[in-house]
Amino acid sequence: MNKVLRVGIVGTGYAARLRAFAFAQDPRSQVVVVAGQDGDRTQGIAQAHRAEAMADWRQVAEREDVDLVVVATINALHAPIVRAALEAGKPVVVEYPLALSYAEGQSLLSLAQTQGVMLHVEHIEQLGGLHQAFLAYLPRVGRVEGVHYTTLAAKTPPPRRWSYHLPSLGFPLIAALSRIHRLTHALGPVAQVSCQGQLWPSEAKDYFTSCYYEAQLEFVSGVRGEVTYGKGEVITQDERRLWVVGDRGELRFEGERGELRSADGSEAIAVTPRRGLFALDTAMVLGHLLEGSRLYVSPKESLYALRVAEAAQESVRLGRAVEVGIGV
Ligand code: NAP
Ligand code: BLA
Repeated sequence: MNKVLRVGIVGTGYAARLRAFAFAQDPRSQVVVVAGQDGDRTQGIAQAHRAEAMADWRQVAEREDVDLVVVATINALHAPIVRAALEAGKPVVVEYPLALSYAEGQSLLSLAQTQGVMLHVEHIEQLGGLHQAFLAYLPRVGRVEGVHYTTLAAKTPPPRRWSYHLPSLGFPLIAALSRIHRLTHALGPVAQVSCQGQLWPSEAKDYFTSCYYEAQLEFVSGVRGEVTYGKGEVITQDERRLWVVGDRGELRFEGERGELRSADGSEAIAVTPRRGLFALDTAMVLGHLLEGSRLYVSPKESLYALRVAEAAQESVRLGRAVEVGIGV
């Protein structure tokens, strides 16, 4: 018998809407419940997929008719919702980050293992064109010397949203975990992290108007990496740039354009735009749960990136480099 997987979604924002649509479109699944605080938004998504709307996420995990819990709400709620779902024995999809601390992430991963259920931490950046091109072309630069990855987002005036509210967001490099995860996925474990940066506080309590951080990662392999991340009103121009220097060439990606430069000349690299990634992730989750196919990322890999990001947070606090272990 073909089982249709019944999905409960927590969240009503961009990621939650794309998830609901992707599960509803796929004949292998249906959305049965959507939970959110904003009544109109929750009703809107639920009605579009003939699902029930709920105000309290706690009930989603407890429902008998939910086979999979999808956590697509603010970062601060990820860990408590994931924990409730795992305790109820349900598999979970959570948008990154899994938790706001490494210890909490470790505890959730071990709970998933004890319960014997899937814990999938989405990392759509890995499915995107930039990462695929980065991995494909990396061997062409020879021995990698250094990697610089910069993502800056200008935002004036800064929005008074959860993503500018520190307790909801968490440390910015934990919230933007894909930045570190791209590098740990491609270059392996990190020995040591140094990080400098700051938040610019807003007049409203716990909100900030900008943040800017630079983290230097010293990989176990000897490669040096730098992640620069900033957003808000101190940033005057958007930037998305990945630059890899090797002993036989250089890779440069800017926005959707890439280039390999070597002694042989220069080669343009096509990067596919960032579209359809939540749908792709969703299809892979269904394939994994219903047909046993492999997922593209493991929660251990995500947890390791979280470990490195937390070390960056520690480094800012202590004003010195922080050592990182090689596993989770
Ligand atoms: P979003 O569009 O701003 O939506 C956030 C959702 O969180 C809202 O629908 C809101 O629903 C809920 N929420 C709960 N408490 C809230 C509060 N105090 N303030 C504001 N909203 C609150 O965010 P998003 O981009 O979908 O991000 C959701 C999660 O996905 C985040 O963890 C993010 O890191 C992750 N993610 C997003 C993307 C992306 O492309 N957008 C990519 C990777 C990962 P209710 O108020 O109705 O409950
Ligand atoms: C990642 N995008 C994210 C994250 C948030 C947003 C909170 C997770 C944290 C982070 O990695 O920074 C939120 N992104 C937004 C918002 C806009 C946006 C509010 O572009 C407003 C326009 N995500 C979107 C939209 C796209 C998108 C509209 O909300 C456009 C195609 C793509 N967001 C996208 C991708 C990632 C991401 C691909 C993964 C990050 C990466 O590639 O490293």
